[in-house]
Amino acid sequence: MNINPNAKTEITFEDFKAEVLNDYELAVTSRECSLLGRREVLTGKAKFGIFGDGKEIPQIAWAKAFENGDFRSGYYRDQTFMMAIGELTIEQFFAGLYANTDIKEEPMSAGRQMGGHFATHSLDDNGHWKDLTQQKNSSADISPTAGQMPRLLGLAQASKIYRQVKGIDTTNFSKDGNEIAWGTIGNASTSEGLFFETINAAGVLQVPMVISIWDDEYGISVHAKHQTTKENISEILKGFQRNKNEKGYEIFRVDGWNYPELIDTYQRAAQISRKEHVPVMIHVQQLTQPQGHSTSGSHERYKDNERLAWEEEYDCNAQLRNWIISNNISTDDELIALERRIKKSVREGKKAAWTSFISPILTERKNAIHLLEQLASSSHNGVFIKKLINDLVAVEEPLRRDILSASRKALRYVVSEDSSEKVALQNWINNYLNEIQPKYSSHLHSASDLNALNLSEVVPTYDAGSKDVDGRVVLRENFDAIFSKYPEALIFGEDAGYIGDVNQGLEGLQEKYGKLRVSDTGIREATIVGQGIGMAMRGLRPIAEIQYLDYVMYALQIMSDDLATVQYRTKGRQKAPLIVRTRGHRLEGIWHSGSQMGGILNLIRGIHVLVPRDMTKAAGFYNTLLESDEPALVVECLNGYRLKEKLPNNIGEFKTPIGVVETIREGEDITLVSYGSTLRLVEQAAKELLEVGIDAEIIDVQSLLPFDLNHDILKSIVKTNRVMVIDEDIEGGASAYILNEILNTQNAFQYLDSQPKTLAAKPHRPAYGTDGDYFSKPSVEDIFEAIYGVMHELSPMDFPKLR
Ligand SMILES: Cc1ncc(C[n+]2csc(CCOP(=O)(O)OP(=O)(O)O)c2C)c(N)n1
Ligand SMILES: [Mg+2]
Repeated sequence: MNINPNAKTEITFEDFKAEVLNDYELAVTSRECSLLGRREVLTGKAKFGIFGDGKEIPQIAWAKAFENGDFRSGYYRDQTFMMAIGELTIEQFFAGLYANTDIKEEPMSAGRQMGGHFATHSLDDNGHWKDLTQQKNSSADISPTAGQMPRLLGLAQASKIYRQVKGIDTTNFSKDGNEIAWGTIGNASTSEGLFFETINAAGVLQVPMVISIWDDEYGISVHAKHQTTKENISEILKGFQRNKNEKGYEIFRVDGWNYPELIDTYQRAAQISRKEHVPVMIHVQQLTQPQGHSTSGSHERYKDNERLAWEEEYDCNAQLRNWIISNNISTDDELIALERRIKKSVREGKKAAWTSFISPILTERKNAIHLLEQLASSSHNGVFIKKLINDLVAVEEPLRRDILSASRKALRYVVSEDSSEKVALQNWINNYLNEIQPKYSSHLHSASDLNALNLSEVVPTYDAGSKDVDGRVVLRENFDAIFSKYPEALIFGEDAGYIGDVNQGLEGLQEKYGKLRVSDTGIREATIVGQGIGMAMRGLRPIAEIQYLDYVMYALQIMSDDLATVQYRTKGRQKAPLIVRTRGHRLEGIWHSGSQMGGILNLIRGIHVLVPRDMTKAAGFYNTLLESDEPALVVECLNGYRLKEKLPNNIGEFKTPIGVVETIREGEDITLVSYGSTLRLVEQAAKELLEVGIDAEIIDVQSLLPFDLNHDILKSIVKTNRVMVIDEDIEGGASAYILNEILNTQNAFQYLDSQPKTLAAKPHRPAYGTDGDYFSKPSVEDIFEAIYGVMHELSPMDFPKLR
């Protein structure tokens, strides 16, 4: 047994003892936090608790191998690790439990995530990169099990890019690609597809990723026999083990209570991964859950006495304690004294965290009560207001909800009274809401100066000699300009490398920029996006290509849960400015022509959703996005790559603005709102409508999220007094979203003389072939007749019934 915890340097026995005792102190401190944390939930001070008890010792071993610049992508059991790297104090642990909204007190998420979801700050207060090579980094956790895996792949791949691609400014991000991305996952969560997809991809890519599997045999109440073939994840993944001839993984197995072996294992894992850029898997077995899964239940319900007794004996902290005594590092009495001290300091830390959580709220309550009392004494309904005050005062641990609820209700009692006290309360409520609401709602998007909406349009320019080219050539020329302008930009996806994407928008670029910057990937959409998220979090500018819009579905969960929430869940302390490029809409058949835009729009708030009508617009969006620090999904028109467009002469420079619509045809009678491939049909219908005397105005939305920030659609409706939204999603999908924006955000209803309408596709998936398209999606005739129908309703004499 190697009992030297720090294999890299020679240390004295005294130093060694001190380090071991330090580790024990940390393990017990973390445990004490878990125990007290559970009590705080059960007594009602906190809502929910999920803790790292039973996983302390492997995390301490791991922390010893974790260096500045490294990244973690883990899950809710890792509190001990976070404490060990100096990124989580006792006070901060409890601040998380109480949901303190002050980022200084609760640096993980400013109270937005439940406790146990960890993050470090990659960005300063202005949203600009800090020097990530000088700190220990943790990407922000998410709750969906295995959701941390796709991002882990990208965090690891960034090291490979920084080591091998020349010309990138690595100052804040990497020292020769020596950083490891460390993942953690529970044994049961390895059943998820995302786990297997990531494991395979990391083996293919050969990236410095070390994944620890914390194996406690359970996933909540469900035993390993229902989770994992042979009940053993490292056993079934043996085929990934590298050998002399084939690249793969280095796989370790270690017992989670064996302190010296854990330290040794983590040192060896780090050595291999950091130097050789080889992925490593550490299966940490025989772990326990002393308090069961979470505060929502008790494990006595599903573990038998034998298992419970075993868990007590093999509790990793208890095992370390025994080991310390049997190796004469300390005595039982000394450890008892240490444990007492720890209990006290955790209690004190908890108290301090509670005080800092509750103090501002108590002050806010005091202010509200003062105003309410004044209102009560000046109002005819004073008795009722008094009751509200008494109830509010009686709340022992008030929340902001209690304060606002009482204050807002009080206004109802004085609705027909006029008094300065009423005005004072009204003002206070309005100011309070203005001040407090951002604590819960800010940073859905970047709040930095690099927010995409700060960038203005640069129009494409042409001269007499500008050539007509296929749309895909405009894109290719623009990507070429992007890769030469931004050494940190890279693109990857299925068929994106060697052949230059299925529509040749990247033709020849792999040859020019190398296999790491323009690359083919396996068929694995979720981890293509995850790769992008991880790399973007480390300062690169990835463009993740999903071959068709229909297959975004495979990546939608990770876009929704991870990418869309990065800024929000860290209150602007992390970012992932990833561009997801895809192509979609009208082609042929159920899975090559879908337009599930409504689903996408509803699921990825926090990501810009852009639907350029041609490749020049698309190229302009890429140029805008690369100057910003925000994530976006760009949907190119699948049937537009061979259509002719003029090649601008300011390629790489022109920018399509985000959140700005474009009027592509002016008219007087009705406003037609559409986007993407459907626009060409709408334009055709408008031409034909003119022949019967209907003059339609056409607006290209271009940017679904954000939507028409200047309210230009409203301006058009003020003129035409009629509106129809046309797209190829299903009814109730994106067209309903657009109509909601027009009616509820832009308040256009007051200018409408006809019923606002939507025209969308049939509710089934689009059938194959030209007729399949005609009978599934709005055709030119459908559009013509729908608009004609609106005019018929208005003036049946001028527009007699068609059929
Ligand atoms: C996708 C998803 N499904 C279900 C859950 C609910 N859930 C939370 S933790 C958990 C069990 C995870 O077990 P394991 O991976 O072994 O980790 P452990 O808690 O045992 O450390 C489940 C089912 C979730 N968070 N995400
Ligand atoms: Mg488990």
